[in-house]
Amino acid sequence: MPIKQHKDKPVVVIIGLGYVGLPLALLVAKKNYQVIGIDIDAEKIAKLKKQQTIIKDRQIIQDLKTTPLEVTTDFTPISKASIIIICVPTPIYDNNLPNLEPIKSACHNLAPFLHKNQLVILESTVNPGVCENIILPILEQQSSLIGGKDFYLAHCPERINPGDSKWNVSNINRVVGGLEIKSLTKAIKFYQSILSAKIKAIGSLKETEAVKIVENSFRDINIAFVNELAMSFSQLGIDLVNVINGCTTKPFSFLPHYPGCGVGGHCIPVDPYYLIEYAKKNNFFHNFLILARQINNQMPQFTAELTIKGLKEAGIPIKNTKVAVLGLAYKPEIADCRESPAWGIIKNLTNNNITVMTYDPFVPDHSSALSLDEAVKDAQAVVIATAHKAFTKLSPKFFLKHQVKVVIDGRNCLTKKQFIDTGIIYKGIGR
Ligand code: SAJ
Repeated sequence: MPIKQHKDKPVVVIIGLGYVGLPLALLVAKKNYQVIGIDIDAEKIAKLKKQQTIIKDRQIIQDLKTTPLEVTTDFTPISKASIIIICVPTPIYDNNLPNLEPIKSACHNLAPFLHKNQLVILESTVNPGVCENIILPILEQQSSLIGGKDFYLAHCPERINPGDSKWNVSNINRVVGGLEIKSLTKAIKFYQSILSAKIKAIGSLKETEAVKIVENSFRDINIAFVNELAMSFSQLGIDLVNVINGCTTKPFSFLPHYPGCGVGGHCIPVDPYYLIEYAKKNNFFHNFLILARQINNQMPQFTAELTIKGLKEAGIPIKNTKVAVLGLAYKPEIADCRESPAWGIIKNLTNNNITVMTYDPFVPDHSSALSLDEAVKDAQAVVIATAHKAFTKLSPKFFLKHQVKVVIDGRNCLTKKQFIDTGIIYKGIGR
């Protein structure tokens, strides 16, 4: 069906309709714009045409039903757009090197339709230099236009926090950078027209790219700090969670982070590698960021070793013992399993000839058990890898009913003192 042009509304095209692009498209469509969402995934587009999505977010599901959104796999509508926003993934390869192929492909797809006075905005998270050294050359070479003169280029890194009911695409403060002043001004004007949040102009594209990478690297190193403490305090018999809660009584200059079975998601465990690699290419080695990544990547193995230690303390043979891993998503109340620590825990246990059953109510397709009871049935040990509400309320009574001897609380989300004197061996991460 031909894309209808609302004469009185400027057209905004959003490339990439995932966790970032879809909420943004729905927000912009509620404002005074005609929005056309483009995605290369035909199945995703077919679902969206029926107002359906695999993203388990109540607001998105509701907005899809009420918001006019044209979606297509065809890039032609870009020629009708005033603004084109790139919201494609920026993952890493198995060797932890940045994978910019989705960004490059989006640029190659959009360039043929680029024309004068259009504004291209990148929202995907990238290392400094990507806008000017990767995106700009592709757009200029394939369109024979000049960035900053014929078309405009800006960066406004996304700050979506999946599963967060308070902070959403419309109220999270944003930073914006431009190739030059006109690009910056146009981008700020656009975000001012759609957001109810503060918008801060940053000096350059590189600095704007650096803001997001630094934000998420900051979180990764802080989590690594408490994860290293957890491994140390496990040896010392000190409850780290109590210690951190003590630290939080200091009313300034302490920001709590908590130990766990690992760092998952498409942001925190990924973004630091973009800076590590970019700096390496410029002869600087981020030893601290690299070490933090190594510590956090070690946590799934640490959790599996804790499980084996608990089985041995309970006098249970390891080989062919059944262990239930509860939780596959990387954080509570969402279905996203990207870079989830659960995969590392499962791999480590399986490598020790342990039979692993998995259950995650948000991820039925990847769960080996259809229910919590089925997962835990005949399990000698249970590992909680995600603090879903369905798991955090589990009491010793539930585990005793299933004759579970060992409980490994990978998210320190159970009430530890309830397990004392029950005969169950309870181990948390750092407590
Ligand atoms: N985690 C810990 N200990 C902590 C915090 C998190 O082990 O103290 C683990 C989580 O279990 C999870 C991983 O780290 O496996 C990432 O958790 P996250 O809360 O950082 O969740 P994300 O990945 O969804 O991060 C997003 C990010 N938002 C954007 O990149 C736009 C991040 O910048 C936010 O700080 C984060 O949400 C947030 O604060 O919730």
